[in-house]
Amino acid sequence: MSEDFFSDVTGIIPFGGPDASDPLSYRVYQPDRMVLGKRMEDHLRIAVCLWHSFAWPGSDVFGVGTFDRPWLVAGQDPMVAARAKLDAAFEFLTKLGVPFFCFHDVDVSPAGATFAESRSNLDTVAGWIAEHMDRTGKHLLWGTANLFSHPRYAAGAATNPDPAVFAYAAAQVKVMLETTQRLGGANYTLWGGREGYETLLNTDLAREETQLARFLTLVAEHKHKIGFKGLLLIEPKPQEPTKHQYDYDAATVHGFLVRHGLEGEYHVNLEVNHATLAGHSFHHDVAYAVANGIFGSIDANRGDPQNGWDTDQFPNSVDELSLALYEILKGGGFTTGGFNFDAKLRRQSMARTDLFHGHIGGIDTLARSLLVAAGMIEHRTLDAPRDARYAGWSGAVGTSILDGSASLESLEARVAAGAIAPTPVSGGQEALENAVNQRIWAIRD
Ligand code: XUL
Ligand code: CO
Repeated sequence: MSEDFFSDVTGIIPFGGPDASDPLSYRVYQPDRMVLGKRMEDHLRIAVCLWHSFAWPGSDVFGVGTFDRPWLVAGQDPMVAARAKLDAAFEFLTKLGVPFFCFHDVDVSPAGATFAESRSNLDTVAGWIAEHMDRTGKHLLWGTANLFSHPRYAAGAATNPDPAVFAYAAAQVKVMLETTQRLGGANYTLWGGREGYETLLNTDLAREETQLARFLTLVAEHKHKIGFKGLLLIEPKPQEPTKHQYDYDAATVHGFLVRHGLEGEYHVNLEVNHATLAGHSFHHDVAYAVANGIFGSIDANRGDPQNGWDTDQFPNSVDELSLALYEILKGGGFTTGGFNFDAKLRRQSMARTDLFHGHIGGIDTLARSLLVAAGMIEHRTLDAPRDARYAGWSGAVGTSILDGSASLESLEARVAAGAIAPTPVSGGQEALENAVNQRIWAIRD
């Protein structure tokens, strides 16, 4: 294997500590550091995504690719280029020192002239991936099928008005789910990129919901049939590419699962910039998913507060991610999920080494957020005031309401007799914000 795509980095990115002067070192991330009794690496379960980082040339709607990526240069034999791309990706994973990666079928495998030819290419490439995994000890966090780029999916995959497109998408997911299983993937993700509508003028909402439910039921059935052990994950996003996407946010996905008897079959893969596009804080979507038992995994990135689209920048806000990590830790941490960097470099960050800078910054941000979240748990920063706030529900009135023994009549009688007389209590928001900041500022190493 060639080892020279990232010659600026000679070994594994080292831990240099908070005052490190070498930008190619971690200031915070130490895989073996124990946090709340567990290694940092096992808490964070970090993954690199192959689409933005290895399959995208830095193009945008106004211009062609700008990135220095020899494996993407046009005119090469597609299978030779695919092999070089994997060599580069596994060299990068090894040097970055993280355990996982994620990919779509089309990120790694060239399309053939027919479905059978594409399937055979993927089969060959999966063999190469397996060899790299054996050699490097890296793992697949999740696989997914790209059901949004090809023109056949312009009007959706499962929600397409043409059942032939549904069938084609089903075939593609079957192959990719089996490929994910073959590679020991920890999860399988479905992002409904074009499962939505551009205009209601030509859209039958009820029919498309039924189609989507059928599709997800077939995928869950096949998972059980082949004995795939990982979680099936749905990735919510409110819009882009379509004007409106059905998997709008965690709460919408949850309602859909409950309506169609799919609760328990699917969890969510939450992406920071998707939650913010839906008008939520990322904290909100994570807290919702944990509270409703559908939390699965995370696509780590950040949006730009001045732009209204999915900028997918590398995360750099400890303030934002500490609260998300707090909810994750409170919920028991990841099981099979992890933090996948669904993040892309800016188009002017053309050098291959920029891939290291983006990931190092994102990983350190997560590591520091983990330390803050652990501090909040150890100090009961939010637990203690929250417990106090709801304490009344353990008392006589609260218990009688929750256990069903109180009725409107009995409550009215007690209120009218003056036995129940509520007094407003401060929510203490500013004090809590200060307490959270205290934990953020308390982390010094
Ligand atoms: C798109 C997005 C996808 C999914 C996988 O916004 O996040 O890359 O993560 O299909
Ligand atoms: Co994503």
